[in-house]
Amino acid sequence: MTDQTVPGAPGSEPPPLEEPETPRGPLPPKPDQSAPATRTATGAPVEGAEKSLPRAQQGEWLTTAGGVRLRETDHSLKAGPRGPTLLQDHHLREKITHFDHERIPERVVHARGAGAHGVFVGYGTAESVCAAGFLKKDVETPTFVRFSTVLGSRGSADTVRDTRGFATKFYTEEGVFDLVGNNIPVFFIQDGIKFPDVIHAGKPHPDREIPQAQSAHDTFWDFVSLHSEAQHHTIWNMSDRGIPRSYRTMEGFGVHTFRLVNEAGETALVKFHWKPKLGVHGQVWEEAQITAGMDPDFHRRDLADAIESGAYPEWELGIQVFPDTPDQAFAGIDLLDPTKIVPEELAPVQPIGKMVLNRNPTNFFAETEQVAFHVGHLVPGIDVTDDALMQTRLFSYVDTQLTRLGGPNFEQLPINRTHAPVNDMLRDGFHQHAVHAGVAPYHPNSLDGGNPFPVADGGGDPVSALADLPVVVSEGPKVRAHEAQAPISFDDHHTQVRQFYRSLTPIEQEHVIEAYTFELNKCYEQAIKERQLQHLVEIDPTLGQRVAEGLGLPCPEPQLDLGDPDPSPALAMVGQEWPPDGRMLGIVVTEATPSDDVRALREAVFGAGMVPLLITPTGGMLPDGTPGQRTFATARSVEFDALLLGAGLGEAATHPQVALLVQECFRHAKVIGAWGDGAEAITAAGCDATAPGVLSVSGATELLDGVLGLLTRHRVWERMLP
Ligand code: HDE
Repeated sequence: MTDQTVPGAPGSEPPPLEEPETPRGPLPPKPDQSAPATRTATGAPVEGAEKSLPRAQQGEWLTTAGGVRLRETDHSLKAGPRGPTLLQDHHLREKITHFDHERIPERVVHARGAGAHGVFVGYGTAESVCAAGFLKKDVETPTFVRFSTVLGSRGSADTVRDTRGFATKFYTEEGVFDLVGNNIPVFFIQDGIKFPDVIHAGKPHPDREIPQAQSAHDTFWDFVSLHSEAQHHTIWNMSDRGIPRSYRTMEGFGVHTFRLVNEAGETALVKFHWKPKLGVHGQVWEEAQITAGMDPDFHRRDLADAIESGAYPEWELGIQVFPDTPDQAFAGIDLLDPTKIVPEELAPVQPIGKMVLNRNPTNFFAETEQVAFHVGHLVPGIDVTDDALMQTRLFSYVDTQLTRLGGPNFEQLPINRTHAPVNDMLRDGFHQHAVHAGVAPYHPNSLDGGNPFPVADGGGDPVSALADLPVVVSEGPKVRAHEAQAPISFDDHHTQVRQFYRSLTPIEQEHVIEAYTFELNKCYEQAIKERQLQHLVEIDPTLGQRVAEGLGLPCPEPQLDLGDPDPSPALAMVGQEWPPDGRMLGIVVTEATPSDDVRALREAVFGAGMVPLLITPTGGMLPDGTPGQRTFATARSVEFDALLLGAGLGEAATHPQVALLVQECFRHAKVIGAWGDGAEAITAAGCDATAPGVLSVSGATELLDGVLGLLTRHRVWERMLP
C-alpha cells in the first residue's frame, strides 16, 4: 500500500463545503492516474511534454471550444426574459450539438471493459526464438491493457458468466504490438466465418433484447449444442474461469498459435500465456449474481482501486514453443485449431517477461473507449499463422474501427499513437491530425528525394522490418469444405473437454455441474436441454448424470468412445498458495470496539498490502476519529474477501444485516474471523463457529495472522465439500 488511505476518492483533493468562488485552474489528475504518452500523430516524442503540455482544459475561465471566454453558461440567449431562444446563441448550440454527439458506437463484442497503463520488461529468454526488440533482456516497454466481457453492452454488469478479454498494447520502439487475447485459451469456433453466428447466439434474443450479458438462454445453448466444436470453450465458461474474482486474478492467452522468427531467420510456433502473480481465482456463482446487482462495476473498481492503493497487478508473459514442422502439429494436436490447448505438462510455459499495471487512465473515453486493438499489429519477429480464426481477425479489427471510431485515422488518437517514427504514405481522411509535408506520397518517387524507403530498397537491416516469411502454403483447389483442412485434431470435439473436466479439483467440478444445471434450467426448450445433455454425458458420465438430475431429465447413454486423456493439473485453479495483495477485508465494528484494536488492525492490514473497510452501524467516525467506509445498510459481503467481527459489537451482533454478511461469507467459503465477543455474531447468524475457515481468537492482530494464512489459498473450499 502506498499510504493508509482507502482508495476510491473521486478527485485529487477533497471538495470544500461551500461552492468555490475564487477562480483557479483545473485540478491535476489523481496521483495514480496518467494519460497516454505525449507523442505527435506520427510517433515523435514531444520534449518536456509530460510536464508542460496541458492534456485537457487549461486556464481558470470557462471558454467556448474556440477558447473565447464566456460570461455564464446557465441561461440561453432569449428574445426577452420570457421569450423564445435565439438561434444566434452560439454557446448554446455548440454545447448542445457537442452533447448530442458524445456517444460513439459501442464495440460489437467486448463493449464492457476497463483499462490500465503499465510497463513490460523483457527477460531476454525469448531471444533464441524471437528477434523482437521488446523481448530483449531488461528492455522496458510501455503498455496499455483493456480487460472486458464479451457479450454485454457497455453498461452491463462486470461479474456475469462470460469469457473475459485481455488485450495488451505494447508501445515498442519497433512499432505497436497488440496481443489481443482472452482469459480462456480456446475459442468457440475453428473458422472466423462463424463468428457472427456464435455472437448472434450469445447476444440477447433479437425480439425482446433479453437477457443482457449472459449465456443462460435458449439461443446460446441452441447454437453450442448443435455446433459441437464450441463444447470446449463452453466448459471453460461454465467453470470458475467464467466468473473471475478480479481482472488481476485471470490468466491470459493468445489463443492462436503464432509464428516467431529469430535473428537468424529460423522460425518456431508458439502460444502466448499471461500468468498472474496473484493466481487464478473466481467468485462463486451466487456471489457473482449478487455482485451484479450490488456493484455492477465490481471488476473495474477492483482494478482501479488496486492500482490507486499501490497493489500493482502483475503478470508474467510466457510461451509454449513448438517446432515449426510442415504439419504444424504437436503431440497429435493441430496447432492451427483454436479449439485445442497443448497441455502445459507436454510443453511447459517458459517465462519471457513481466508486466506491471501501475497507472490508472485519466479519462475513460479518451483511453479505454478509444483504444483500438488489432491482431495485425505485429512487430518484426512475430508473425501470424494460417489458423482460419486468426485470418478472419486480421480483417475484422481494422474494419470495425472505421465505424466505431469514425474513419481511417484512429491510429492517431492519443492512446493508439505508436512510439516509433511513422513514415507511411497514408493521407487525409476524417480527423487527420498529422500535417504532412512533401508532395510525393507515392512509391517510387524522386520529388521527395525517394523518401520513404522500404528497408529492402534502402539497404536497412532486414531484421528491423516485418518478416513476410516465405512460409509454404498448401497447394490445391480453392475450397470452402472443412475436410480440406486435413484435420489432425479438428474433428475431435470432446476429448479435450473431458480432459479439462477431469483435471479440475472436486469443488471446481461441483461448480461446473451447478453452472450447466443453472444455465440449462434457464432454457425454455426441452429439445435444447436434451441435446446438450448428450454432449455432457460424452464428456463425463457423472457430469451428464448430475446435470440430468438437476434438469429432471433422464440421462442419455454416451455414443462416443473417447478414451482416458491424462489430466493436466495446470488447468485447475485450486491447490496452490498466492499472495493476498489488494484483497478487501470487511471489519464490523461499533463505538464500543476498542480503538487500539481497530488502529492496530487497520495498520496491519495495510501493512500486508490489503485494504481494510470498516463497517459501522451508521455513517460517521469512530470515537478516535477513524472514519468508517461502509454502514450496515451499504455493506454487502461480495465486496470482501474475508469478514472480521470486532470485539464490542453488543446488540449489533444480532443485527439482520450483520447476520446477512456472515451467512453469505459462510456460504461463499470466505474466511470469517472474530476477536473478543465478536464471535457472537457468527452463532447469531446460525453459522457453525467450528467450521473450517472460521476463526475466533482474543486479539485483533493475532486474528489477522490466521486470516492471512487462509487467504493465500483464496477460499476455504473444505467448508463447501460434502
Ligand atoms: Fe475479437 N473482436 N474477434 N476475439 N476481440 C473485437 O474489435 C473478432 C476473437 C478480442 O478491448 C472487435 O475493436 C472476430 C478471439 C478482444 O478493445 C471485433 C473474431 C479472441 C477484444 C472483433 C474474433 C478475441 C475483441 C470488436 C473471429 C481471443 C476486445 C471491437 C474471427 C484470442 C479488444 C474491436 C478491446 C474485439 C472481431 C475472435 C479477443 C469486431 C471477427 C479468438 C479481447 O473486431
